[in-house]
Amino acid sequence: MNLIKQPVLWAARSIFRNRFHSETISEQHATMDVHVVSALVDNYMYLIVDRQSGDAAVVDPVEPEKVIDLIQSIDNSNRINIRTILATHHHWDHSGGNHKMLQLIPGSSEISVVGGDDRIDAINHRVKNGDKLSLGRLCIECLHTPCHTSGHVCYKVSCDNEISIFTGDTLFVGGCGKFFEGTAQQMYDALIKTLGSLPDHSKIYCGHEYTLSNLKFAKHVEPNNGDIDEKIRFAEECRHQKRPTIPSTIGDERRYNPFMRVESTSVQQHVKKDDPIEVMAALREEKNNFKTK
Ligand code: GBP
Ligand code: ZN
Repeated sequence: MNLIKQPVLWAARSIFRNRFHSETISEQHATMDVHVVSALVDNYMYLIVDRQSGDAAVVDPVEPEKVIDLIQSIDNSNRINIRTILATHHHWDHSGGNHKMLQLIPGSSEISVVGGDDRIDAINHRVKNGDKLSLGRLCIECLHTPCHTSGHVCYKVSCDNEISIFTGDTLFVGGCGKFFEGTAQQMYDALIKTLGSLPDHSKIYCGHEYTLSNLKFAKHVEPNNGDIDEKIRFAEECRHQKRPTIPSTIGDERRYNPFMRVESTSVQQHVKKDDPIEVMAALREEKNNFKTK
């Protein structure tokens, strides 16, 4: 850990500890519950619970106290048991709370801290693409999606016909992560080949609330795409009420997210290129310099 960054990290945490940018929502699926918990300025943490066993996983618990508070408020019959921390990538605003999370849970030596990068705080279970873990009845599949960081992993959690994907900083609602440690080819593989091959009904739970600013860029790329307008209206309504715009679905993202639409003519015309990898690179470059009014 860089010595200069440490106090900055501490200060940022203490400022935001008692604040929520969005209310906590709980998505109840037939086999799993997903609790969406806000953190820091615009991050999301997730508590995934297998409804049958009460076994639970936490995704990117950067503010672990908030997750513990939530469990205490919803778990009257003491059923929820955290078995696993799933880290999407090593950036401090995602994995910087792992050690603290372990400290806060009694008997935490049993908990696995899963991730695809040795830079992840407190990691004890390094995974690679295709590795599978179980959480009660739920199956967790690790999808290596390098680009935002070289060790980024998305987690596909499924049971029966239900699929939830925790996409960290790879896929956002209406956008994607910056290419800090990778190439346009890698983001193409992540968004089009890996995530893009999952069924339309797969739910997307991403790492940040960036939806509105992403959609403003999407609208700039495709001014005549009505699905973008519809999603902007939905997102404005959500944010007005401080509700998360999460989750979306893979099918929805294919309709309005320009980074998932690099093969569509209207996006290609905007960047004046027709090779999907070049389109991906051009979109990322343009968004890096795009100012939302
Ligand atoms: C916004 O607010 O919409 N555009 C953002 C600005 C992920 S966080 C903030 C930003 O750059 N966010 C990053 C990103 O990938 N955004 C996608 C986009 O702008 O289209 N992070 O916190 C970022 O990964 C971080 C932490 C970065 C440690 C580097 C280190 Br080292
Ligand atoms: Zn990041």
